[in-house]
Amino acid sequence: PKIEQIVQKSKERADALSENKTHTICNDRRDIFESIGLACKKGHIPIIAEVKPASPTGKFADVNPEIASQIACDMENAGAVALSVLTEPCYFEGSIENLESARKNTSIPVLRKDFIVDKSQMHEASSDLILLIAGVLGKKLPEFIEIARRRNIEPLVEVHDEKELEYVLECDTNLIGINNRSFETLEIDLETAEKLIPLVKEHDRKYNQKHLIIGESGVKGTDDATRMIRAGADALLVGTYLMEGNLKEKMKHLIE
Ligand code: IGP
Repeated sequence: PKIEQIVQKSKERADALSENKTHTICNDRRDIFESIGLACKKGHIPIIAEVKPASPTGKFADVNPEIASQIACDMENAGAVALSVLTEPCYFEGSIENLESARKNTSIPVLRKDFIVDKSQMHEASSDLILLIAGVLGKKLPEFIEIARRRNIEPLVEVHDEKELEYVLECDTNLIGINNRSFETLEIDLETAEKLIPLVKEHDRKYNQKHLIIGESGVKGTDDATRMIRAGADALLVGTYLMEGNLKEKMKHLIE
């Protein structure tokens, strides 16, 4: 599928949402900055582990809320600093129920992974972090960051190229995700992060800021992880590799 199709499906889901849902602001947010800091202190590579049942390139596991919480617990016990849970149902077989169940049964921060396009979707679930994709939201991004902040949810803003990054550096975000997977070809290229991370560092030096950088996608082992950390990533988001089996051993090797 093209990203446009995935986004179109997301719009249809948003249209089907009932608008009169009320939501309270959650006070027990889990702090990813603290969590990453703790891992660094131990000399570990901070890994955000992703509960990803499927992707447009393959199917990894049948995941219902019960299984989601099992996988999430395994990930937490194996040392993940945070969890990412897919809630996109059509192409990734995710669900809000998986997210809620994973969060309920763990105590690390949980990122909602979806293709958010509509404001109503910002109120659908309670997570500690939410993914906002710069290439999907475009000029609407600042407004969505603001909504997340008001709900006490930390936005993770995802970029794929230099143009998106330049725009995002002017927005109010502490977390920048650099996705090594191209939206057009779905191909992985770890050079994406290697090319973009220095631009963030340069910006931060110049303006005396400190963004945390998450290296996203395509990490398939220790060599890739080391490469991303060398490039300057503060944490790594890993899905496919962990979902393909031997979760515990893989986590152990990635972290150390
Ligand atoms: C994980 P991988 O290659 O380890 O499975 O990638 C994560 O980065 C990827 O699932 C992802 C994603 C997204 C999924 C990154 N950005 C946006 C859906 C929507």
